[in-house]
Amino acid sequence: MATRPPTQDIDESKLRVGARETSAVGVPAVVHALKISVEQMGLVRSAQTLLRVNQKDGFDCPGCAWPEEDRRHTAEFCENGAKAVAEEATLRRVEPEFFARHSVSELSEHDDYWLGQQGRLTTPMLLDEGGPHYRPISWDAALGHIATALRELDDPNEAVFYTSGRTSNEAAFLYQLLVRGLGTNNLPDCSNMCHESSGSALNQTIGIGKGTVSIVDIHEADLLIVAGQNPGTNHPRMLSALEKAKERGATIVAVNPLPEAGLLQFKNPQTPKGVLLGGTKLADDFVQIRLGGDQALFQAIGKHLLEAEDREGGVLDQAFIREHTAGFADYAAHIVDIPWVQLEEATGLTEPRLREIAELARRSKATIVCWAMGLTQHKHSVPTLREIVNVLLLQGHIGRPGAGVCPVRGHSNVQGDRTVGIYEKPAESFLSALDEEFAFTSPRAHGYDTVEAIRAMRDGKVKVFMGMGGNFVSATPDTRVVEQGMRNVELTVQVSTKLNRSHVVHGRRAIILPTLGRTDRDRRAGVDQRVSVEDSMGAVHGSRGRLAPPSDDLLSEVAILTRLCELVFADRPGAPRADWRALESDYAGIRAHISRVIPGFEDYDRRIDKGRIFYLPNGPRDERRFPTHNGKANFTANALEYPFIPDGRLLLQTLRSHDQYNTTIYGKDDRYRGIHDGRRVVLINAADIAELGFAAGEVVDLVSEWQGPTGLEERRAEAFRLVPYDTPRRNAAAYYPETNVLVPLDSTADVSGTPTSKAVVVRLEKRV
Ligand SMILES: Nc1nc2c(c(=O)[nH]1)N[C@H]1C(S)=C(S)[C@@H](COP(=O)(O)OP(=O)(O)OC[C@H]3O[C@@H](n4cnc5c(=O)[nH]c(N)nc54)[C@H](O)[C@@H]3O)O[C@H]1N2
Ligand SMILES: Nc1nc2c(c(=O)[nH]1)N[C@H]1C(S)=C(S)[C@@H](COP(=O)(O)OP(=O)(O)OC[C@H]3O[C@@H](n4cnc5c(=O)[nH]c(N)nc54)[C@H](O)[C@@H]3O)O[C@H]1N2
Ligand SMILES: [Mo]
Repeated sequence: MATRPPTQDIDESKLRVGARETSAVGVPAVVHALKISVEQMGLVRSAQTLLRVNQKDGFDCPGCAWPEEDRRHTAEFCENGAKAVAEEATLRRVEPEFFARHSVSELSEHDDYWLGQQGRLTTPMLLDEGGPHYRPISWDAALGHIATALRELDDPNEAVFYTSGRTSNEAAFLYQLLVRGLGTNNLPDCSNMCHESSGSALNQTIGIGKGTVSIVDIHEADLLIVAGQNPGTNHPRMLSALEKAKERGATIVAVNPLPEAGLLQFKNPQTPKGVLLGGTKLADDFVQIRLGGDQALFQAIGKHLLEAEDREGGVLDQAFIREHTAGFADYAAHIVDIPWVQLEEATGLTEPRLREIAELARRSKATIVCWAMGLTQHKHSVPTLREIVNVLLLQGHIGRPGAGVCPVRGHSNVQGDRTVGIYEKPAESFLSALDEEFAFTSPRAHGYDTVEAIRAMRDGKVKVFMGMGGNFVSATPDTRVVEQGMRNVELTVQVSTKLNRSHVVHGRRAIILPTLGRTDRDRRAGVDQRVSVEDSMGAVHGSRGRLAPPSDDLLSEVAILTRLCELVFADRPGAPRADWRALESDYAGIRAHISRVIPGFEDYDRRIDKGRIFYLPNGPRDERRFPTHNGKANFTANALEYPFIPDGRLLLQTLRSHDQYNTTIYGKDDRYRGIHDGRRVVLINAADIAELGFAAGEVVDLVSEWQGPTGLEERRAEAFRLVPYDTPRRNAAAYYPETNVLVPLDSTADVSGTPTSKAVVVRLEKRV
């Protein structure tokens, strides 16, 4: 039997701090995931559901974007994948009576944990202006409201359309068509806060904003550098791939301020060794770097390689550099001039230590660098990632087996959403193909990204906000500003599976459209529909849910969008033309449109049929073809940057606990880090606690400091407990989304505009 949802918010007074774990997964993970599954969906449904994750012709795991090893074998057990599935397949329900019982203002007092744990949304709901309660509304009326609001806008740029990365290719393609058909490119997405820096750096240097490796390359790599990523929690299936690489002799280097359990030791629940014995030691070397020191680390590696080439030759791939790259001379001249002392200062590592790491690179025949948020959410993320490309280019490690760049994506279809057009700065080639397919003219002016959308909302320039999944209010930086911005909007619309803060911090009128998730059967016109997604390595495959949906009153994202298109575009001059009803009753029709608009999707429907997978073309990976402005892979010379921490201050990174999926809080533990029954903690070096005059276990306020246009700005997050932790001096860590109030809206990465969630200057204050 499933259990009832929690009745209270997290009670931080129950917090316990225990020892850190030194290995990941193993039997405790299986037990924990099963416990959560059974609580959410009972025993029978748990068994039925968990066996279908990532199976041939089953559903794509809504957990992360790490690719499948082989979809024909039994499901690979993944603790956090199982938790993501249980969250969605839960038997708990949020029905109209729930909203009748709780006013919106009462709901807004609850935390993300309580809200998300109430269960699946079942019915479209409307909140009238000034209304204390959401009330049920029919689909026709809800969609009618939205269409009218959109059609009545004086300027389509007064609407903002957010996307989170779970939306299927089919729905995302229709969504961008709706938005462009209306006349705007205001398509901010979670990617703006996530891997945007990766896209920016890679597009410029190698001509494609994606990684260049497949899962087979991971197995075949000689050296794997995993930087700024915590796969034990966020991409658990990656650990099996690393284990396989390891068995074939690969060297693994973990670059992280924190000793993350999964990277250091892995107990594979699939193998007897993992279950019964100590498991596999994954990282051969743990490089405990300072927050934001990675650009310096990769410059140091490059510098060492260049020096070795000078001394003994045979280190660099000169033929590759000559034939395929540009900018080598400028890069080399720049790097040799950077003094070692600066590289030491930035990384917190000594020159001999930096050279030791660089030696691993020198000896490697095939290097892959994997990274995630630890590298993308800094002011200097784009130059940092360009520096990774530099190092790989030196030895020709792009477009060769076992080598390349591997940005590890988060949301299960965030990469696919971008491929099919969720982008505020679309390419001309995409727009012209779209225009031709649907006989209209899309807008050319760029739209708002996430931070720009918040500014526009703050400044009262947005009348309609629509969220296709996600939780805009909690996921974005500078929570107070975002909340005010949401309240300025006339109509907020959220297409969601579960309740979250973006429903209870709302515009003057608000609509909730409940939708199907990946695990739900999607039956249209009497036929089970399938959708498709793209994983982190550019492989596209189908996904088909099998469970009875949480209510009969849900529409799929696709159906919501086809109906909106029909209503919004009816008799609208110059609007896109398509047979919306036919698309709703057979999603293959949407795939046919996509196949004519986006290169690489030819014969789309057939190539995902019967559990098949296909890879999208990738010039650098497939044929060392670099579609940049000069047709070459570009070295870049980047001035060294690293964060400055004023005296008496700390640099705070905001990260995920083991029991959460972004703003969805599954539970109250961060088992690997030894945190139990609470979330408001700051992990901090014991010497800093003492030096700043505090005591371990003390509860403090965090105050962020930001030099704004009119002087020093302060933002406060109250009541966090100090936990002594193995982190470099003056580098602290705390969980998101609780700390998003501290992240200044204007603190963004150069070029990509990503909020600097891994580098917030804070001071600790005694509680009064
Ligand atoms: N279970 C679960 N799975 C998830 C998610 C989830 O919330 N829960 N979220 C999904 C999403 S959307 C994403 S984007 C990914 C996120 O996956 P991750 O990027 O692994 O997530 P974070 O928790 O932000 O962890 C950042 C890691 O980088 C390290 N780090 C921080 N700053 C630096 C730095 O300056 N240098 C270096 N070298 N390391 C640094 C941190 O110590 C931490 O280990 O996971 C996806 N998968
Ligand atoms: N401080 C700080 N801020 C961060 C980050 C950080 O590391 N630190 N990380 C950033 C990153 S990497 C990301 S990706 C963003 C995440 O930002 P978002 O993607 O906006 O946030 P999520 O918490 O993943 O969204 C959860 C909600 O999505 C809805 N949902 C789930 N599945 C589906 C579905 O299939 N369809 C629909 N329509 N809705 C669904 C549910 O209602 C759920 O409440 O946050 C960013 N914010
Ligand atoms: Mo993400």
